[in-house]
Amino acid sequence: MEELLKIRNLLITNKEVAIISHSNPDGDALGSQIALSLALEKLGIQTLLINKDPVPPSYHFLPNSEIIMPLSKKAQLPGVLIFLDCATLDRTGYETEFLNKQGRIFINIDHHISNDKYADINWVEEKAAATAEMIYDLISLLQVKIDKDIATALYTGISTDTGSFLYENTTSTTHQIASDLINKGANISELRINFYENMSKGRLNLLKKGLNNLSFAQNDKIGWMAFTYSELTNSDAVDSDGDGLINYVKNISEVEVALVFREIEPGKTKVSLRSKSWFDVNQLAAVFQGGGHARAAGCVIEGDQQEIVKKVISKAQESFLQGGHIR
Ligand SMILES: [Mn+2]
Repeated sequence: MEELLKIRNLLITNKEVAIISHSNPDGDALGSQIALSLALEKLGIQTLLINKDPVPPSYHFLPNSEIIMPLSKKAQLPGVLIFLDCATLDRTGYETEFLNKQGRIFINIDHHISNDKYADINWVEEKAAATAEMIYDLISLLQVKIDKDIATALYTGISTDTGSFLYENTTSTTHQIASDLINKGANISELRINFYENMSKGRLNLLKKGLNNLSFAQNDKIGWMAFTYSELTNSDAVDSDGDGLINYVKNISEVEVALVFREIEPGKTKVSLRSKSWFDVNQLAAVFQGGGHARAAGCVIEGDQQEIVKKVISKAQESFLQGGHIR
């Protein structure tokens, strides 16, 4: 909490900050970024919103989503950079660009257990269901009134990171915050229609392919889908269309560990990992230099995809025999 106070004190003495989130931004990244920006602007603090990848169409309903831009050589970065929902600097997709700080102050606000505390001020709450929950606390401390737009952005972050308030990270605090956000006008219908009832044809094509090549191991306790680069590029799908497909695997009754392998560039595979009730996927991802949470994690591995699948699945099986913890 001391970190939270430090952040407040630093923010109120600054006239301009940049707010940066992770590559392939999700609802928590975008909701947190937009809510914090709207709140700081109310205090007269200018905000520059930076993300490497574009806002997925399903989040275009979020207020101000159109002002989020990739880092440009021309734009002058302010003296304070706030990183949201990024466990490592690398998650921004801009590690090398940010390595040279040139006297800037870095603030890290995140809820990933794998956070490596890369900033000058590191406020990391592993128990928070979403970074948006932490931003709610920060905005309250800044005594900014939460309006309809801020409420919708925060609610989106919390709802998407908790699988609509169903995942294990959901707490009574999560519901209390959500309740307050609804009272303040959070637009749940817009979120439902744009995010939950908005499947693109590209995503449907990917889902069909994924269901066709579903594989299992360990008495069906491990389930996975794998997509090659050509499958991903020949299905009219955009990057974000692959997000969430993993739930189709995790929802199978026998499955404890679900994985999706996506070859995002030739020779480079992104692995998403989820578990249902006890398996620690953060530790499994860490074996391959990734991380996240116990129930949701990810990593990126280079090499032949079939080899990668073999390696990760065999590590997962090994870990099953050790009770889900890898040493
Ligand atoms: Mn998050």
